[in-house]
Amino acid sequence: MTIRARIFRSSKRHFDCQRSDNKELVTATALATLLKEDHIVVGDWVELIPPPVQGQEWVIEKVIERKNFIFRNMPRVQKKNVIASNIDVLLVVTSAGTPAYKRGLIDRYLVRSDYWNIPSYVIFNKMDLYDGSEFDVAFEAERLKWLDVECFEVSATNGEYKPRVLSQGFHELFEKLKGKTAILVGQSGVGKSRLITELSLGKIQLLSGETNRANKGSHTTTWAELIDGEHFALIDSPGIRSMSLSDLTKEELIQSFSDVQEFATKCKFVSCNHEENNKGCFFQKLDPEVKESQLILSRLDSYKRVLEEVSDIPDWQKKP
Ligand SMILES: Nc1nc2c(ncn2[C@@H]2O[C@H](COP(=O)(O)OP(=O)(O)O)[C@@H](O)[C@H]2O)c(=O)[nH]1
Ligand SMILES: [Mg+2]
Ligand SMILES: [Zn+2]
Repeated sequence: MTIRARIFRSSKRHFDCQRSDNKELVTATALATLLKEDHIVVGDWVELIPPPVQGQEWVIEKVIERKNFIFRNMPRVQKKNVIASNIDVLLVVTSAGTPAYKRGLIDRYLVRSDYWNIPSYVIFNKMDLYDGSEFDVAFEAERLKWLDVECFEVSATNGEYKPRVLSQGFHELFEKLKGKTAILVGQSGVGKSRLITELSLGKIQLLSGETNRANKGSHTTTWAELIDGEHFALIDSPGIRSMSLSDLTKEELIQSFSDVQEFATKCKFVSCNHEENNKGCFFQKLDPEVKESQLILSRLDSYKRVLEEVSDIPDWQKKP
């Protein structure tokens, strides 16, 4: 008889799994055939064979088919590394302090979110530090609403923080996450680990930047790990510096920018690159004082940036 469990942490040979029957954590090894790269990742559901004799090892016999998985594209080595599986929602975490808010990075995550077919929530964290001088949260939220993405205004260091600009805060996020598995993504230092602590209502203490500053400022989360938040499962993932989309084709890219695509059809020029010097181009005629125009132009800008990267790599170099 096997026991169903979920992978919480994985190293080369050993896997921490949580048994579904009694929620106990056990360490297991895996059948050799399952030890190939990316065969077992955080979030996977597995079948465990109990130790025949007490004190012996649990063994993973089978990985249950994944509902979905997320990966990291590594253009230099032309590889995709699977990070985690069976995810219901991506929490794209941004900060109103340091590191600075990067709109382009959010748009990149939203492209991935589309590609993986996993919805995203955008979290504006460190809002206790927000004074409106660096960026305009209200505008960013409107932009996300236009893309049908929900956003939340929180302070991971203070669960009592009440949103001042947006309609949804910590409490709404907590409720929306119930019953789900969420992975937190975003730059290093935006507060992912801290937010997990707060969402676990203090039950789980993760090392966050501060605790570890003595340690040459090296950041703390090095592996994806799943955390039982009681009401939901949360996956902490290491901050990534760049979010490469170079594995996408232009066609795949434009699918994630359907809003830009829609407006591009209004441009009367057949092969317009919608650059600033193109007189008569639809985008150049937009009034930058109008909110909707600002939204479209900001999306066009994101699109162009990613497009550059996508076009740089010839198709033959891309893996299927
Ligand atoms: N002021 C403020 N600081 C925060 C907030 N959230 C996180 N921090 C701090 O930001 C630093 C990085 O947080 P951490 O959780 O390690 O970020 P991670 O790299 O995304 O996991 C730590 O020093 C946290 O205490 C917040 O909402 N407000
Ligand atoms: Mg962290
Ligand atoms: Zn044009």
